[in-house]
Amino acid sequence: MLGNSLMTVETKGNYKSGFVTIWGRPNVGKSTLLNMLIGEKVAIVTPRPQTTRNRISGICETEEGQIVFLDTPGILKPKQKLDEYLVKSARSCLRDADVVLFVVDGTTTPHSDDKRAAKLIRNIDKDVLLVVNKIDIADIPNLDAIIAEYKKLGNFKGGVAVSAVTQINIPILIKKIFELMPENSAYYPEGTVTDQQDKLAIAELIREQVLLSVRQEIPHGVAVVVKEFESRNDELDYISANIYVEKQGHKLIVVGGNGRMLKEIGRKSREGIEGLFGKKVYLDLWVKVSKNWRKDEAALTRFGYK
Ligand SMILES: Nc1nc2c(ncn2[C@@H]2O[C@H](COP(=O)(O)OP(=O)(O)OP(=O)(O)O)[C@@H](O)[C@H]2O)c(=O)[nH]1
Ligand SMILES: [Mg+2]
Repeated sequence: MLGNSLMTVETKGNYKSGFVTIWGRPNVGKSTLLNMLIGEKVAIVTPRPQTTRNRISGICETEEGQIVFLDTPGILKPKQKLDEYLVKSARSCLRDADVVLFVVDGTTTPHSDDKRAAKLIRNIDKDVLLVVNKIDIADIPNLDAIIAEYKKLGNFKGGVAVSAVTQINIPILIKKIFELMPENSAYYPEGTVTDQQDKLAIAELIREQVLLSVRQEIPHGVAVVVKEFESRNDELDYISANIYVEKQGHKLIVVGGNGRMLKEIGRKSREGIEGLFGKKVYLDLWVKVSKNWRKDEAALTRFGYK
């Protein structure tokens, strides 16, 4: 289920552990919540919908036990082959979940994609908690009415209103999750944060910087593939990566006049990667055009969406 590193570890009695799938439509704050819950940045976050494209695990440990959170791509109406992959990838994280967090945005009433996401988990045999996020910027006098609308979308085991950014009610959320968690030994050795592969984590940090730098329709058409990642010496890693866009015009935008935009993307990505590995990095970035790759099964596979 979680790759080769998955194992069970001997632990004392009453210890709880299990899998918690973070579910919901795009942009409600699922990845922000994951990073907050585990206290480290393992998932990229941007103000744009459809940021997450793969299942990302994050492991939270307390005295009570270990929770393996699975962040998923936001559920949406598929328009391209890539969207079908996103929904499929999210759904694959439901099967092994002990608990599902249905995350919604408390600043607004349910969206059609909230209803779509709710429908997909309505009849599953899992405990689902309603997590109303972004209450730091919600219209508090209307919040109860908004929550009442979300409650109608499913049969929830309970719920909590939180802010992933300002950390409101996060301990309450963790407590509610443990109430539903089975007694079990730990799935991962103490101190494990994620099972994400290094190359994927690097590609994601670069994609995050592209998403934060460019506007309009380009972000959804960006994919990043790390070609080489090797240690040059004790102090320096070498990384070469391709940024794929769908059109020549998009390439010109990502590169920018005199290569300025690409340089900036490279600088910020490098800082993020150096922070992740605690080592200096030489980052070689190339921008390439792959026409309509989001509709192309072979390209999706090449870019890791399979
Ligand atoms: N004010 C506020 N903003 C939040 C909160 N949680 C997330 N956000 C913002 O909402 C935006 C989307 O956050 P993400 O964590 O990327 O959302 P997501 O649900 O993972 O989105 P997808 O990966 O596209 O499905 C970002 O700009 C976050 O900073 C919150 O509690 N309060
Ligand atoms: Mg996300």
